[in-house]
Amino acid sequence: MPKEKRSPEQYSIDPAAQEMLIRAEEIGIGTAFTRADNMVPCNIGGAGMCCKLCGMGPCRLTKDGQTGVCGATLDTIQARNLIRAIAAGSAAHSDHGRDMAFTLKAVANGEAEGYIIRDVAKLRVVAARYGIPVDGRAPEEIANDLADLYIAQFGQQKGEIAPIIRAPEKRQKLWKELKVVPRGIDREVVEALHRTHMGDDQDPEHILQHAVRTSLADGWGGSMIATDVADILFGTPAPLLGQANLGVLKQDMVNVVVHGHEPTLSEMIVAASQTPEIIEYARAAGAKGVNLAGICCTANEILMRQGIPAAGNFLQQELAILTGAVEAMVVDVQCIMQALVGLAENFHTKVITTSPKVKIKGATHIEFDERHALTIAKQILRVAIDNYQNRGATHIPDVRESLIPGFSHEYINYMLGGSYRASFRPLNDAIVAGRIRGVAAIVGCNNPRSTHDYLHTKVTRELLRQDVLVVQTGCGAIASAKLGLLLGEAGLDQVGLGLREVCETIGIPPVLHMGSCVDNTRILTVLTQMVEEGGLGDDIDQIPAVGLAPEWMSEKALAIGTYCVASGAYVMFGGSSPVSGMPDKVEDSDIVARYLSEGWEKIYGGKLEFVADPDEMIRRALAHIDHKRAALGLAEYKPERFGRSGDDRMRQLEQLPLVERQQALYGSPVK
Ligand code: SF4
Ligand code: MSK
Repeated sequence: MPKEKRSPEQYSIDPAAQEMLIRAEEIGIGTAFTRADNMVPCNIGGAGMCCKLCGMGPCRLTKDGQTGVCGATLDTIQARNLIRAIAAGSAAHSDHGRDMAFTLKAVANGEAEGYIIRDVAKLRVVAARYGIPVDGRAPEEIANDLADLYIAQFGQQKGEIAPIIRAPEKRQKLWKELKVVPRGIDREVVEALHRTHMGDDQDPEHILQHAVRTSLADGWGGSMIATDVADILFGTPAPLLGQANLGVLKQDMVNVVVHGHEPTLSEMIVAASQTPEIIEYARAAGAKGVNLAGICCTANEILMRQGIPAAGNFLQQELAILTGAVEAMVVDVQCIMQALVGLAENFHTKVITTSPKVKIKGATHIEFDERHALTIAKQILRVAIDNYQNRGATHIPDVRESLIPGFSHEYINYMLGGSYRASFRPLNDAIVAGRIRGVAAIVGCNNPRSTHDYLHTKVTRELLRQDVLVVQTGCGAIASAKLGLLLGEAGLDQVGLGLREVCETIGIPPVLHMGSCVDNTRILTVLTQMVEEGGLGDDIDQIPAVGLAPEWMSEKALAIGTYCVASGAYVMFGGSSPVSGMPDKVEDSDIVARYLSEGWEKIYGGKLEFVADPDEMIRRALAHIDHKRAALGLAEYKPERFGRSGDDRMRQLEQLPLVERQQALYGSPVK
């Protein structure tokens, strides 16, 4: 039986999304929201209780003590399903990292049209970290060596992947003892698939140990490489002004929406859109120029480096086309819905696939090749511009919000201490004093099974009120951007007084946008630097911090969650659990869920839990933060102690008559 259809307000809390969903209904077009209404999820598969690894199945284990045809038990099946998802997520991130490393190699050797090394300082810092000589060498020479080192991480067969040295020392020691340091990125992913082939690894804890190793190959391997190289080639992000939501599309310009994950092509499209020849070509077509906007993590990549606006997050990809104002949606890899092509047939939008790895039937394919990047970017833009004349009726919601993205760990370090004494000391001190209760990373996707952006914003707002500093990436960051939480002054009326003091003193928004999904590695680096700064213990698991993915949907999210747990973090996912089992019907069907929580906490100090109720998620997050504060011997969190300094106090003083103000400021009236 199809579920009851939801209202626009139940679909999304975003007014722009609601407006477009009403339009979709008016013109009789389905979206992921309505398809989710019509698709009843399989409760057996959803709970991790179905195995389809071989032709003797699929085996659905729905009775106490039941096993698969081969005898596989439910906990084994759940662990195998989970590690396969983690392997796929790690593969996606890491293959992105591999492509970035190959691009770096091509740039270093002058084989990539249009690219330069933009952040030589970061190149030198990263290369030196691995012992690559930097003094007296040209950036291209250093980049060539770094590219070789990074490319080698994927196919390495023995030893340890190099970026692991960037974790806290104590954590590295633990991983070595537990034998979970990845040997090579590809090797761990392949082994995860091998172990889960019919008749292989059938001890759930042993399978999940390799799930950790595989995820570490992502977080401290492929993803970290992707972030490093993107910064080196396109610039390390620093705060700038941007905009978010569908209202960034322009009526009088050629709108090109870039969607997916890899910044290599999108950066070049940004560059191409600003060339006189493309601007002139657009004008000749009757438009004022080319207006670029992003969706999903491509949006985050070009937003935080170039200030290119974000049209929205994952669930807005179809809604952008529904405006009728998008001449081309240019996609690369990951999070691209096949439905885009059928939807675009109702409008004039051209869906252009560009990756050699991704084609969609019915889409235009213009394959990207870094050797001719600028030429291909211009070709794509010309296709979009030629399509402008085919535009029909449009409906662009007049909804957009400003934001300040670009808080790389390098910038956070700088903003806390300036050029000459950059440090994490002020952040650690604020946590020690209790002005900041703790830190939450609220990351990940949207999922049409819950109200779009609702869970993200609910937990973000409540944790801010509780003086928890929030860092965000991915679609969660865009959700907060659309709410105005990524703006300095605008967001501060929604945060606790202690956190507000810190934000006002440093001049930061209460929510720091740290980038795309692969940039969750920036959060690992921040946590490591907080450990190294001192005062918050000697490993990540001691920091009063949590990681939350309230609206997760992708396998990449599971990989991210797992490497964060293995790094010592308490991670909670909202929505449904892929290992929930049905403990009310099938005895012990939640063994794996319990192991990911209690079992992993004993081993790694971090734990993975799936918590559907956002209030419970908030409660557990705060309890965990307070527990970690107490374990460190820090002052108990008391919000009433703060809020009497900084801008807020000055504002209150300004309300007083002159003499009383002077009395308050100087102890007596000024003569
Ligand atoms: Fe069934 Fe075992 Fe085959 Fe899985 S591997 S489908 S449990 S027989
Ligand atoms: S794009 S993985 S929906 S965050 Fe990175 Fe958003 Fe999740 Fe895709």
